[in-house]
Amino acid sequence: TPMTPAPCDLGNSTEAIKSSIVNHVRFTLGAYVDSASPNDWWVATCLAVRDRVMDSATKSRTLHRKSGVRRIHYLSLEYLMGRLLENNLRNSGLYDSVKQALSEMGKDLDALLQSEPDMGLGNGGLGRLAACFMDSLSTMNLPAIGYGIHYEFGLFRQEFVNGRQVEHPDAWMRDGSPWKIARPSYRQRVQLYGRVTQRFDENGNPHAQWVDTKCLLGLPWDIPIVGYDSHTVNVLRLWQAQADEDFNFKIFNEGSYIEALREKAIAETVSKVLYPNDATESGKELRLVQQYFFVACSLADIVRRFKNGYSLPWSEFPSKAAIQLNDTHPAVAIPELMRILLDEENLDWGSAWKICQETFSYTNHTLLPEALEMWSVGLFERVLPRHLQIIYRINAQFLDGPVEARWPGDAAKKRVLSLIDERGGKYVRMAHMSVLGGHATNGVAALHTRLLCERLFPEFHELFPERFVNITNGVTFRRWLDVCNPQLSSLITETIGEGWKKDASKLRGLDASADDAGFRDRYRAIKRHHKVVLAKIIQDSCGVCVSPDALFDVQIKRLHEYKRQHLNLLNIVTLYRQILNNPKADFHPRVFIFGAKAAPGYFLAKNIIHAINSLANKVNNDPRVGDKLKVVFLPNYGVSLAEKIIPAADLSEQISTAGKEASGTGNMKLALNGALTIGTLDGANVEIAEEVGDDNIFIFGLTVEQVTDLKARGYNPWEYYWNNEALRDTIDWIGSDYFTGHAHDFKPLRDSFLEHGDPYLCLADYQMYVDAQAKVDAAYKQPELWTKMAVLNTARVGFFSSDRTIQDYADKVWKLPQVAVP
Ligand code: DL6
Repeated sequence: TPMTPAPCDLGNSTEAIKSSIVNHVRFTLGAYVDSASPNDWWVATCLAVRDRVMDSATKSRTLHRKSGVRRIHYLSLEYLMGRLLENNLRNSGLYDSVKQALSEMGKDLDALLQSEPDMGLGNGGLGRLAACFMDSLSTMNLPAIGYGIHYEFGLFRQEFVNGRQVEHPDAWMRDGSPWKIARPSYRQRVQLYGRVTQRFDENGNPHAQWVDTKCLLGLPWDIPIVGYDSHTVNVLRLWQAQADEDFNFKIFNEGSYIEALREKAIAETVSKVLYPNDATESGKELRLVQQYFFVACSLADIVRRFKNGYSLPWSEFPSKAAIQLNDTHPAVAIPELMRILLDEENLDWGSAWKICQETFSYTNHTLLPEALEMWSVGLFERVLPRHLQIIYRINAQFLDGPVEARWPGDAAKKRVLSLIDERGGKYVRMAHMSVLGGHATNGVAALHTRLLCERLFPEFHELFPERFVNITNGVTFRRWLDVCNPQLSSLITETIGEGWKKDASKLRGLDASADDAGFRDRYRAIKRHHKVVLAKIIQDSCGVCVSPDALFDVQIKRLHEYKRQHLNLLNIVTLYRQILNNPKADFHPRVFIFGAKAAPGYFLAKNIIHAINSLANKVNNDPRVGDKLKVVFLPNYGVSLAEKIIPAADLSEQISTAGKEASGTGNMKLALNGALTIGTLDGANVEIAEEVGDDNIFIFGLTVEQVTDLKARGYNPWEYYWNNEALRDTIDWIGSDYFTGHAHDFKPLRDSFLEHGDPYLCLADYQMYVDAQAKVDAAYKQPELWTKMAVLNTARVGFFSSDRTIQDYADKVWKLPQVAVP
């Protein structure tokens, strides 16, 4: 074999890092060191880091292949990654040497870190969860590949114009991205549309054949995922849609150059933009095409690896590949794997179905009926005719088999359980297919899983109780503590050692420090430091001056009625009235901080944003209020902004209507950073309360059962309106012209409370919420007590580490071994 020259010095010394960065400035970017732009330095630094992790990525892949272990393939339409450089530096242990190397060259690492655009390829909780999971999988040495779409435009950039949301495209990689690597040799070809005919195999057996299709190409881009203190580097593989060259070439040869390019542009729209709704998006053809495109590319990739890697019968496929469906968005993977096995690999139906069920598992993230994906049969048939045939057969076997056996002759049960909803038009129920086509279905918090079993899928649960598992969500403590709050991270490490970064249950060791006045002082000083930083951000982006000594009350999440930003608004308006009526009231100054994007077509959500901004404008400029109350809505909420807000928060608003929030993960990040929760018994709040203890959280509001009872009795918001003077005054004020000069501006909001039945029960919970807020005020006035409670929150939320969540998936669902990369 020819001699392989040694690679250049990829060591971690300052000198080696300096020379890597300078080499990239000169030879990759073609710039002079003296005149390179800040962006050049950022790119060169990222590439120097990437050079140091790529070898581990190759080693990890090779080891996983050679050892023949099962891998988890995580299929998600969204990954809300945020910035990568700082996370990669901290996880790989390169932070100090890179900072030093840059500083010796006169460059400031912190400035470079802030210049990185967010990789915002997700809407909210579901996409951020996928990003946390990728971090944990690498950290825990689990063999994994994340699959998704290489969107050219991520979630829109939000701006406020006269208090109203305006959306702009997010061209996050207009200048390329140093983290992604094209893998043209693994390009895939995807069919769409067309019709189904028959072919006969060599034994004369008939098989379906999908013909006259349109084709797309999928180009994979790999992003290395660096774990904390581990040599495993898994990849996130994102597919970019391209036109099929053959197809273009034909039109081109027919003399239609412009037409050929038009086709190319149409093909490329498939991965152009992320759909900006976090709950409802079904019905749109492009969305179905996006889903199928990335699923087909990913499955072809997985099948290629299986066929090239091992000479094993198909029955062994599940022993090598587990596939997790992140919600129903990738659920078309079930009929797609069936199609591959039946039509391309000539397996019989029973064997193919068994393989599918052993391979797939499904996570449900929502109980909201409007978020349960359904595709019209007509659309499905046009885009994926063969898949519809397969779905019909799965359905027939299910209804004639297990359903008929359990409920003989019961047509009503069949209607409820069918994969096809026929209550008005015909729709494919993707959630039913996901439960049926896999071996496990999980909810994302204990309460949510219970409601899945009792309310969403009771019949499925009765038929297959062993399939339903709870896996409570978690967040990565590296990004959400170590990276965003290095000061607290150091204090914790100094107090209990470094072990918590890989075993979050060790945070319990801090419990005792809650009673240590010296520790509390330092903890409080760190919180204040972050509040000063956030106050500057607020000043810069909202033009409002806030005091870091005020209570920072934070609600950051997507704007949705069920999350009830408008309940928060009712309380603020009530406080505003109280302050005007009683200027001497003993009320600790408070800053209400919002961050939220509304889906562009969600009219009421946008009205709520406008109302909060208009309220802010009045309150912040009212001399009668002074510093007692400030309201700010930070524009363009996303991962990077969250990293600034969360360490600075005192109070975490988790006030959804009970039964509506599947889990929440912001609640975990905020509690970890010492914000106390004011919340309903919903989602993971229930488990947070169990962990931190009732004395260290402010729980209020109707429970799930009380909500159900109230609705069953007939909820009438007018009763609350007429029986509560403060509430009535508050709503009347919102409905007046006081805030904008136009009484009709917030009519939609007012009507939602009263005329439209207040579907999320804000009025029913209003008084309990106001009372709980008064308790918050009283507690905050006792700084030692408050800090003690905050420390106990940090100490007791170790359960919500995504490492624990991933270990649960690995043990209960994927049966996945750890494989340490040397
Ligand atoms: O599981 C992650 C996250 C949960 O924490 C939130 O409670 C839930 O609302 C969110 N769901 C979505 C969109 N759902 N769908 N489909 O982001 O998932």
